[in-house]
Amino acid sequence: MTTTLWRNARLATLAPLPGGEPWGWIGHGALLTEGDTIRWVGGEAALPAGLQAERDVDLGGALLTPGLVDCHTHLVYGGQRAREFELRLQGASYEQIARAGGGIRSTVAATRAAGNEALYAAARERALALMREGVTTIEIKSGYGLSLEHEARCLRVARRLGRELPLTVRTTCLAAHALPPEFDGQPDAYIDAVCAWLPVLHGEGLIDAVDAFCEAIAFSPAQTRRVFDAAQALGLPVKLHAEQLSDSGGAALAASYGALSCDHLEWLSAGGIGAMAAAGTVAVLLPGAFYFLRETRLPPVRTLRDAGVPIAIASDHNPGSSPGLSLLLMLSMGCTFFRLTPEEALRGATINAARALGLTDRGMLQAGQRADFAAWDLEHPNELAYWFGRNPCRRVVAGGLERDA
Ligand code: DI6
Ligand code: FE
Repeated sequence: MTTTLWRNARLATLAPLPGGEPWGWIGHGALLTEGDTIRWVGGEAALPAGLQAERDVDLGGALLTPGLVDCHTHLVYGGQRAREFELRLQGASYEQIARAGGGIRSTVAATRAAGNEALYAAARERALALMREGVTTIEIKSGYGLSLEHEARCLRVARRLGRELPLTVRTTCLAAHALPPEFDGQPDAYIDAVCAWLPVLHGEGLIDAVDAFCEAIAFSPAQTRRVFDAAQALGLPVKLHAEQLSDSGGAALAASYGALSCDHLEWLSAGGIGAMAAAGTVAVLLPGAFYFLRETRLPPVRTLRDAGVPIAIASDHNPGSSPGLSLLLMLSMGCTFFRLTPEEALRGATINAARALGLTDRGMLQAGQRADFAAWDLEHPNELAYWFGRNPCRRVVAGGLERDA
């Protein structure tokens, strides 16, 4: 395995260092990788004497951070919903459009009509856009197929992205996203079907986690519970779209299953926060959906922080509520809208985002972690949340290999 010494960098390691420096800061740093793993990180002056690396890369004083992790996306779908955006601008609400059969259902129709190659090509373009900003790991949810055949197709596209791009892809089955037309008026029968599909999809190796949309316009807590029971029986971790538009107690329910994350959370209650803190569930905040749906209710960031709940941020990329492809913009919005600090925002898109996916091998620059990192043309890591509409990413290393995007 090739060993590489990456020298002359300023490191925001995000690791807990002995001095407790903010950002895990190392001013004149170096990093040794072997294959896809980081073997050593520290000050360049402290490099072990006699250390021999096959390659030596001078990073020219660049700022280095862990590779970014987008822990909540719905990247695989057909069509787009710009017309619905126009209707919402004229006063229609997201709920009204959903209840009138538009919204998610219109994307389901477009997704089912799209061929495998078209679905793959569109999702690949979106993944490349995220990657250009230093993203090295993404989660991709299904949820626009809503039948065994079409959920499987979308999840296969997600797996193929992970095979063909220099990117880690984690897949989540979100079949309990909306009621498909063929189950109109029969949500419980649809949940029965979803529970029967999970072993099939899992048997094909297509899912890493199971999610549901627990909301008045989607599925009830009781229906969510049934999906989670089926996931648990397969040993699959769960996560939940919870408390986005109302407080249905979904977060506490998910936490009782040891959920990896609860996502959205604008309407999260104190009880939900306590349950998440006790279970170690990550709070994934999605400022893109908050922005695009012009929400006004803020997630309870201060209480989450005080309760010690790890906070992540993600793009929630999807055609209906967050058609954005910039995780850096989410860092900016996480600070301006939700009052995260820039350091919390970066931790939210690295270490805490990795935790929201159940990954402990990435998110920090530390010996033993996966060699995923990004070099930025910036003086200070707080600039990652400061600029918007600018991409300062200069180089990306994923699994120890430098890639183009
Ligand atoms: N919450 C969301 O914001 C997205 N899905 C979900 O459960 C929206 C999906 C869409 O409108 O297509
Ligand atoms: Fe979502």
